[in-house]
Amino acid sequence: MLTGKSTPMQARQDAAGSLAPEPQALAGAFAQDLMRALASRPRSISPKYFYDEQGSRLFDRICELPEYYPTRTEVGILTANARNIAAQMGPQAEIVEFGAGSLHKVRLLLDAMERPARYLPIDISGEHLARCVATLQRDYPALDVQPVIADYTQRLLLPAAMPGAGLRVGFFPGSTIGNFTPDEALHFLQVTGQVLRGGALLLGADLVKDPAVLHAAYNDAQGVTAAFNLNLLARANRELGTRFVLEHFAHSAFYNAPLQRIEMHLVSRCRQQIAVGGEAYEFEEGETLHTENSHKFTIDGLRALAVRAGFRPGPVWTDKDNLFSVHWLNAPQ
Ligand code: AVJ
Repeated sequence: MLTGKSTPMQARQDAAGSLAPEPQALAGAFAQDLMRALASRPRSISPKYFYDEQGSRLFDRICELPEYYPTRTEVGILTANARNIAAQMGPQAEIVEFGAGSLHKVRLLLDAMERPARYLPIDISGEHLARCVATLQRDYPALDVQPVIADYTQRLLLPAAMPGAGLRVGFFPGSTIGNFTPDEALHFLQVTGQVLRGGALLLGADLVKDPAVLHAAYNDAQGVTAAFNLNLLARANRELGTRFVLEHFAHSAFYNAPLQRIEMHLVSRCRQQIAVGGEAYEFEEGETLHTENSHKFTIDGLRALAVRAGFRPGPVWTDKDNLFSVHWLNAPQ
């Protein structure tokens, strides 16, 4: 499964690629999952479908918002502790990044590491990944970068370790682990522990905090998060030929305190019918499509979860306000 330098490895489950608008008998994972979501109660769909070309760009804008503290806080933590983190990694380590996005954060690690051996960014958004890899490769010409276009929530086959390589370190920043339910997070950590056997996982986790701070982070004044949420429907219109009227849906994000998570929904503003793949689906006024969970953690809770998945927790780094945490987790042998 080795690929040439900067040649994206196309994962099997993505073989359908982007879909041409085709009203009948829609194929592909997005169409299938959207139809399944619309047919079930309560309606919910995986947040991974946010990240097409436009969604990835909107997410980058979210990371710059004044209200959205996680990115800048995590970057601060990684910057302040880069030497310590690099010391944990040791020489000639390789980084496997899950949901690599725009490849900004890894630079902080690469700059501090001793002779990084290889970087394997995994992302579901192929073109976005290819462009970001090109930019990274320009700044790190000697680095072996092997992008992997894949859905890391599915079974993953990675290139074998290179001869003489150091530690294989998984990198899962941004608190993307919060998108999983606790059961899914446990399963992800178990599978990832096997992929990283003998290595480690560097994991970013957003922390439980004042609900007002959380609320503001997902309800920004400029409406970028709303556009990001609504892009799910815009994407369906582009790829599946659906006719969602975006104005007929409202962005809703709130903190569910008992479940320690932000929930995002798209709320139908009126009674309406949507056709997908030859099926008609009815929305009542106020009915929602649940598009994302973003779980918040305590440091002890996250470490306990990692232990249940077979990891041995190492150092934890945080910011002075305890907004966000970065965990070193030793993978099973
Ligand atoms: C990428 C999943 C970490 O949950 O905060 C940002 C995505 N959603 N604003 C998060 C997101 C709405 C983000 N993660």
